[in-house]
Amino acid sequence: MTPNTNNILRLSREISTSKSKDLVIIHGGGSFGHPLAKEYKISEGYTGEKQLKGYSLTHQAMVQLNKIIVDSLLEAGLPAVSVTPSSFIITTNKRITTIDTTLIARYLTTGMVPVLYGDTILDTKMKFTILSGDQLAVRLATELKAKKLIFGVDVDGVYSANPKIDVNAEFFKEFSVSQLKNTKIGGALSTDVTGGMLGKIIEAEEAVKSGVNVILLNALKVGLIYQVLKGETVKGTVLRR
Ligand code: IP8
Repeated sequence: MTPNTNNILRLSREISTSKSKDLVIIHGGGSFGHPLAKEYKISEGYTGEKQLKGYSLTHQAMVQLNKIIVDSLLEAGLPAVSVTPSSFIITTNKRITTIDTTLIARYLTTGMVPVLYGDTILDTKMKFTILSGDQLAVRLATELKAKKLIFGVDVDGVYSANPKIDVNAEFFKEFSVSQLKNTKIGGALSTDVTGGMLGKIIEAEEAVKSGVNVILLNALKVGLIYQVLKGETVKGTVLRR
């Protein structure tokens, strides 16, 4: 559980100074949620009573990370408000089947910035599982008819291979989500880049298809989040149909 405090505060300031309107922020589990979720096999669903404590511990870890992030956004001057996904979302076999986005829409019209996260979640078939921030972000962007969905990651965007381990990895300025299925690039990607990136693209397809502008960019690079929120063109991968 090691927060990257400097980057969290820098990103909070970039988001705040961009003065963006109608903004929803979603963060993932990082070193807070993932180790506990793995230890107690939460994403595999209910297999035994011991997991119940694990569900709670994993959720608590996410609450802790969310507090760090919301506190940082507040310090940067944003009217951020924590919204707990597991308190209003239910999945069925890991996919969101119950969600009421009225709450989020109302926060937006009130002028606040709801901050959600990947969370432990109740599931109608598996009893519980893990909901990724990616699936949640895409669902919210689609339902709330977002103009833009920005994925801040730790590489410049989508590559033909994992750029962290392959120097010959080719960077894509644009990437077609339909390409992923039709030309078996999915297979190549899943062996060559992290499942995390592949998972994002698979999730993002729905948002791209419903007309949301989806971009992946390197949130570790100073200024990029500010620039993209300002509508400037930045280095990153734009997802196309
Ligand atoms: O990092 C997972 O969210 P993600 C959240 O967006 C937990 O996949 C609880 C591990």
